[in-house]
Amino acid sequence: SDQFISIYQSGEEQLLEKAVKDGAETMWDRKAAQKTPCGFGEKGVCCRICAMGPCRVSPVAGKGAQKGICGATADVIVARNYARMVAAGTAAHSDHARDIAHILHMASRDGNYKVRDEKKLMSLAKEWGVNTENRDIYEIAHEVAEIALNEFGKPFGTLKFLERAPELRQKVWEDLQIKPRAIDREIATILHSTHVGCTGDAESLVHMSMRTSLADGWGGSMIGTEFSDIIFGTPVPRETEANLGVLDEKQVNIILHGHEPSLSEMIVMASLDPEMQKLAKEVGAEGINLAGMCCTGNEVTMRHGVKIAGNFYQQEMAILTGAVEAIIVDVQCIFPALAKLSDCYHTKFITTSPKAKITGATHIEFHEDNAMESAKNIVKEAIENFKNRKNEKVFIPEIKSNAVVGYSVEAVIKQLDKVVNPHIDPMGTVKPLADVIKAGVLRGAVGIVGCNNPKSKHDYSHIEIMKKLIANDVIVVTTGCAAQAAAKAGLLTKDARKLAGQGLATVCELVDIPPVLHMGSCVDISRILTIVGEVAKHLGIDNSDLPVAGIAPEWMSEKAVAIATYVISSGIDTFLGITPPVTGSDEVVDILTNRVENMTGAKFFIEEDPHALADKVLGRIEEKRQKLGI
Ligand code: BF8
Ligand code: SF4
Repeated sequence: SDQFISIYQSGEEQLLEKAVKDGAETMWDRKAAQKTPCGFGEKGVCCRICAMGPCRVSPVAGKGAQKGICGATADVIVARNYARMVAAGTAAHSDHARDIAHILHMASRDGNYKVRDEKKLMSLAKEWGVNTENRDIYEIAHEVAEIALNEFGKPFGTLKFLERAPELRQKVWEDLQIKPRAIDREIATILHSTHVGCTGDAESLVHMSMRTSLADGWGGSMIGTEFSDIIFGTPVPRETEANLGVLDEKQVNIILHGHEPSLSEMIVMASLDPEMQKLAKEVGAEGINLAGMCCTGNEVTMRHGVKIAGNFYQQEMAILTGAVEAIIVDVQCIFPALAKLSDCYHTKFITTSPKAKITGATHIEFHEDNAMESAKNIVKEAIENFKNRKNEKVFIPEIKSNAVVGYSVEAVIKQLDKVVNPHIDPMGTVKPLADVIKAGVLRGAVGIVGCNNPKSKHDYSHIEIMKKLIANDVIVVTTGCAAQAAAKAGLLTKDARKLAGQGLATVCELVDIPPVLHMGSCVDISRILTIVGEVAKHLGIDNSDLPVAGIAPEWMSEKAVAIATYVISSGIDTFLGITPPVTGSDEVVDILTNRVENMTGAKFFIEEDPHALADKVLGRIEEKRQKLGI
């Protein structure tokens, strides 16, 4: 129908033409300059871990150099590189989470950061055995925060959130000895073990990677999600719009890009401040228009309905519109290229985190202890830049879609309550979801997550896979840049149930949801772990028995490698649409796409064709149903 016509349209072609006219360089120019990618790097057989090298070994057995100078084989080099990707990804999510935990630790009744979801705080306090009786809520908050901060470096025990998993899954981890101890420790251990002259065994490296990745999913990421909800509120469904057409020629346009809600939440508050609004009018604008990108975009749309300008691939496109006064960033997934690109326009590229300074950017450091004032200074800088806008350089593609966002686990359960007869069944559980999966009305549930990657046509794989799965009665949950692809394609509207199979369409109608549910940012994949675990517990089975899967169709970051690994380790099959740099070792490929199943009950599938990928997912879902006898 008409409203789905905008799928894949983002005004990209016009903007790329405009780039040429404006003398602006984009990722495509740089990709062309890269020429053919290095075959060794692509296959993961290049090692520069020590200064005897760099060594590159032949990815073909029996031909060319078979070992590095130290004797490391292709298997060891590939596995070591893979393990380091997992460690880096885990570090990124977890260091973000640590900051959020610090913010709860500094929260106060009259400060910038408060406790917004007391119920969630209290239930976490109970879960962690914190005394809640006759205590001030902030005292409880600070103690809970301190426990979370200790999860990063505690000397004994294993991570607390692991206990949220189904018992059968905990047993698997126990038997495999992959229960992460402390988050930083697992990251450090991998860096140690991959130092020259340490682990020289591919299977052991994958094994260690699984433990480290679990410290992301059930550690850093889960802390990031839970604590963000406590401080900024647990998301509820709300309407928004998505794509570059949300930029408004008449207003001061500010793009929020990056990851941590501690900054973006304050920018949202600052932009609503009457003093800022007045200032915007004074410079001749009608107001301040915030638009989000990447995971920060997801955080603020989930909690405030802030419009979505686009996903990872569109960060340069946003600047090319010439209509952006400021692009404000903190950490992760930010092209350093934005500095030079912004120079072609009036756009201010503002970095705010000491963890991610970029040459050529305007650095205005954001200080949490002075959050509101910091945020106002940043917003002011954007407003004052409005007068520098060159109207002849402005082109905003008139393309945007409606979307419903904000499906936290709590919100999903609330929707499910619509079909519960309270005289028969308890309210507030996942039972209705488990029931429809068991009955076959829904064949299964799939998480589609991750980035954009110029190796694949922008958003194409995300959307093709989503459409095929929902047409086959598989409900889709989504986060990160995949969620924003869905938003732009109109798949997050309730109307999109027209594209769903009969079973899914009926479920969507009854519980009043879209067929594709926006569950948040990439750390919010922990929400997906939680809901899968709840359904498994309800049915008395393990995650790996359920007809569920994870897909990263257009992934690119090390974070995505950490995620994929913890999803597998949690018993959920993972399908990758971009081949990871492991193909130089048949041994590592065999472990990841075959043998790991005997350990965790799940494995990797690599398939670059989105339609074939969707077919494989559907096949695997039916296999799981058959095994379960449902
Ligand atoms: O953490 S999906 S491009 S924005 S890495 Fe980055 Fe990938 Fe987007 Fe968020 Ni996730
Ligand atoms: Fe070469 Fe071994 Fe050093 Fe790697 S660790 S660079 S394979 S000598």
